[in-house]
Amino acid sequence: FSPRYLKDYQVPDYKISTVDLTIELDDNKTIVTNVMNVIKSGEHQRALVLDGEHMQLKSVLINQTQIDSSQYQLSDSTLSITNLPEQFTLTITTEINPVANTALEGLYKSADVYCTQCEAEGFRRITYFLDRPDVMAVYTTKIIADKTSFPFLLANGNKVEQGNLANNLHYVTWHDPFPKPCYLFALVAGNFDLLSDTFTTTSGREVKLELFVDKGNLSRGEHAMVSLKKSMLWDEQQFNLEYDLDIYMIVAVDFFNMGAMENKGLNVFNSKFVLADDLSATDDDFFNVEAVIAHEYFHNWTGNRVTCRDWFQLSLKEGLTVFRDQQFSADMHSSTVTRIKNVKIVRAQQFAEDAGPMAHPIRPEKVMEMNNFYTLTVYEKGSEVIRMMHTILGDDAFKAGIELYFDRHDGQAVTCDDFVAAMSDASKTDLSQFKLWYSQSGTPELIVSDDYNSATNTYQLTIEQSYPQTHDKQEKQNLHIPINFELITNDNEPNQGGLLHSKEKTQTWTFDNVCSKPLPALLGNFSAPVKLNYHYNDQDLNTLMVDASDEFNRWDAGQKLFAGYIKQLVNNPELDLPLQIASALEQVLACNADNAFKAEQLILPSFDEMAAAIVEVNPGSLVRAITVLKGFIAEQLQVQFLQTYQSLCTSEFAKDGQAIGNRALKNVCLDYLSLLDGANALVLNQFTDANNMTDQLAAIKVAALNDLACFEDVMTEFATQWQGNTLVMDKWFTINALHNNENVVQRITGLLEHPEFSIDNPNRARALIGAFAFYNSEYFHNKDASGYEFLFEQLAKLNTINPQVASRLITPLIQFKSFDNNHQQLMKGQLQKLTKLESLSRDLIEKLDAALK
Ligand code: B3K
Ligand code: ZN
Repeated sequence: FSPRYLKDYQVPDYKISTVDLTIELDDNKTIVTNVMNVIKSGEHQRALVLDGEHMQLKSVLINQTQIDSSQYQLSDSTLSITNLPEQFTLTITTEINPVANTALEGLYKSADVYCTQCEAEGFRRITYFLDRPDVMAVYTTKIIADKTSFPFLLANGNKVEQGNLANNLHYVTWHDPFPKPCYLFALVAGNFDLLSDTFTTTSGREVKLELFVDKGNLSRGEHAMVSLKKSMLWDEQQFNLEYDLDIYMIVAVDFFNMGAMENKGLNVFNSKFVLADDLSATDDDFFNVEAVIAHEYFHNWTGNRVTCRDWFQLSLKEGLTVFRDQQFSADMHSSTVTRIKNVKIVRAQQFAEDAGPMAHPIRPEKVMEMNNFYTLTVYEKGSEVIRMMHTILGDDAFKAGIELYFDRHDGQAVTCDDFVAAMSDASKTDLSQFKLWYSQSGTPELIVSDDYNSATNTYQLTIEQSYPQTHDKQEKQNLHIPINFELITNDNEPNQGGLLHSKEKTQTWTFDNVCSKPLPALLGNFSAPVKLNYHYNDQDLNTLMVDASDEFNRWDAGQKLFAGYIKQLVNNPELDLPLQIASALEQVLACNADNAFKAEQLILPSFDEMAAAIVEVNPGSLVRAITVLKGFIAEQLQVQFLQTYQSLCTSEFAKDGQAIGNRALKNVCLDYLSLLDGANALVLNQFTDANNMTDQLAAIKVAALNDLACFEDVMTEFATQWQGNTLVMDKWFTINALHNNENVVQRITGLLEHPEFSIDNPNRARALIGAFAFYNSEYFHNKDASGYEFLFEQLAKLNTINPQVASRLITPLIQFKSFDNNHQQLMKGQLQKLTKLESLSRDLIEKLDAALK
């Protein structure tokens, strides 16, 4: 397997203008007939080299005449044909085996449903094709299957024909008038319950909305449908973007490698991001369903109408669409709390990725397996880069830029440079230095110092950009970094504030008329994805927590306060903690902010976030440091936590923002109280009384994290209550994996044999194996290496079953550099063992090479 490079991009030698597919579905022998109109690009004699994998070639016809194997060349991954005319009809017939397809790429069977996943390069498992996003064609798809088992036959576009055939077969033909790359092709066949609705667009067109779910699940699809309509309206109101086809379909399936897929007019979703009802879904689940529905819908413009020229440009559609879905969520809910949730992911996970062996720019330059680049960097940091443009240009100019981007590029496959050019032209802003964010990896650090002169009332702020060496050994240049700032003073003058543009290695700003020494509040709303280094003392942080006008900064000051003590506790667990910490939080509890925000202010930084901020940490010491701080806060504020907790226990269930915020705060209180005497009774009580999944899950989670006496009982009861409900049982498997007990590896090893466990199902594998490796920090990093060994064994199996899932779950092992040398050696030992596996997938090879080089 060799890597591909962005710099080697060349336009395709051939164009394919139309694709006519006939797909005769069968479990093991599905026959695909693909009739293409092919046109040579320019004059040349080069061969047509089509991609194709994991299928059997049956026949090749050129202009309806069969050619024999002397006229083409077949390899494991290509079909090459030479001596071709300027334009011709190419007919290729292949046979594929959907049931054997456990990689869940191309055409596969999920339970009783046939479905497809083509992004990034899965279409080549369905038929021979130029499987690259800059080849755009108009598709017509005829599906043939048994009428009883598969009453619904779906593909992209509009339904144009249907009918019955002999042997109880039927067919449906779909036509998608919008030229598209093959990664947006989709087909689904199955027996579903159908939730139907309509949406009238701003120009008055009625669009049919259809949501397909497993039989018996209709009511659990309603939230997704409401979310879809909200998304459609929001995109019209915010960006003037209207839906284009007459029908929009969403299908929920149980076997899916990621969250969902934006196939034109026919989204395929992991059922986790569709199905939700009051009893079985948490408040977070409801939030996530809405966000993913929105994300895929927004792709119809940012991704489908304008797509990527090549896969290195992935952030063109993903970064932009994540930014759009984050803005949507912020508009639908509390914007600060939404922003905090986004930032936590960037800091805890994206920063770690950028500091690890797979560090890459948001526009990668070198790729071996494209599926490895659907990363936090491309998505989340990509979204931060778009957000910085929004901050620099302002909302109006940003929207003008988006409009120009569509004017110029609708119907095209383009690059990140094209996007930035539209932004720059529409706003008449020079973004040439800013563009370095697309090519530079690593998390910048801002080193800030200041000086106040009381004689002249001037204040100087100096910011230096600093760059860590990244694994790709890239030379770093200074970036254009937008920094929201506010100078907090305790005189009666209004605070100065605004936006600083850091562009040089070191830059100093001077502020006049500053009547007393100010405290700088920097990076308001997290205006750039960077680390900030300024020596705030506890008093400063207390001030920021109360006086910063930016709510994000108020939250962040608390996080900095906690982080400082966690760092000290890592080296000195006996450290005397000051009562100030507790009094700061007492103020938080007592003030009249909204409860969702308060809950965020009370949550300590996570293990991952701290690990990303400390050099070569001992994982056990870090876990204990966090626990000590948490225990201290719990003891100091026991009375307040209990009072707040009790005041928020209600027997009525509601789902409005306030009720959600109340539950969040209540469960944060429970989390603290669960460290104290009396925890068992409290938790058991909440479990028994719970009338919703948020409360029920919170109870079993703290029972697991504190290994409470009630743990086994509540887990058994939960499993009895929810057996057969796949999505809820995923939660149950996860809680098992989080058990804070030295026998946890034995427990989860046993669960691999549980009748409801199946490693073939990605949600299940992630729920049990993933949750353990990502979130049971104590026992995953156990010094006897049993946690690492467990992950090794599962990865060895997943490598052949489903390389994409394996490649996700290897993440905690390849990020060994954050930990002390002993742990590094143990982790590397497992990686070495993986390299010796037979038939190692390209996905794992790429990551192992990077980690061990
Ligand atoms: N575009 C898909 C992700 C495809 C991942 C392929 N391994 C979902 C999304 O980002 O909307
Ligand atoms: Zn996306």
